[in-house]
Amino acid sequence: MSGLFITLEGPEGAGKTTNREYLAEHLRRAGLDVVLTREPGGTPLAERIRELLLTPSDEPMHADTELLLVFAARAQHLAQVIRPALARGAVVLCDRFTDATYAYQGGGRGLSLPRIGALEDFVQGTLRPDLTLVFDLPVEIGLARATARGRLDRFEQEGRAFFDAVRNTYLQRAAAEPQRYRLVDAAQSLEQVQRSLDALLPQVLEMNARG
Ligand code: T5A
Repeated sequence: MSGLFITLEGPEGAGKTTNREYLAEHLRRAGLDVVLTREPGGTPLAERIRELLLTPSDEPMHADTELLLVFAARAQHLAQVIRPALARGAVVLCDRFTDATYAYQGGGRGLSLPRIGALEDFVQGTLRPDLTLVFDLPVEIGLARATARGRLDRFEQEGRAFFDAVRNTYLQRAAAEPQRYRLVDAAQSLEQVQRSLDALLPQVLEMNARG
């Protein structure tokens, strides 16, 4: 038996965290076993790596170090949480996954995409998300939402060009593989965003039923 792997992606402040609960609740109400998790993180060890990645530090983190830490956390998360959940037939709803690596380390930091692809193959084998929801919104709206929340993490302290590249990378990836990605207009009110998610739920249930 194999479950369904759904990832939520998008720039800062797009509403992934807010809406993952909403999606999980609806899928559980439909009787599905839902595992809600996030990256970087999702296990105690991977959450410690998350702290290293997000906490601002006086020592600049080399971009390669950042890339390897992201994949180190992912290897642990896959082994401890994602693969076991999929093996028992659960729906895994994951707040960020490897698309974020392409967007932030590839687009934002300018690291080589083939190098990211090599690590993706090494850590994940053939495993890829079945469905990826990209919460898209103009950079300034997302950053205003993140800033209103208080202290900024290490990524949120980056400049405008970094976030433009992140957003563009997500949009390019979604356009290149429309069968896997669904774009959600995250600049709308929360109520409107959730109506868009309601419209996607039947597709998710159908994908799950197909196995
Ligand atoms: N990262 C991650 C990498 O660089 N490489 C990788 O491979 C991976 C996996 C993780 C960081 O790590 C980086 C990317 C990230 O910078 P994070 O905290 O998990 O950090 O991710 P963030 O995007 O920073 O999380 P945010 O909390 O900022 O964004 P969310 O989850 O998209 O937004 P959310 O739901 O917390 O909402 C933000 C605020 O906006 C409000 C919410 O109430 C909240 O206050 N809001 C809305 N307001 C108005 N209208 C709406 N429609 C709203 N939706 C939400």
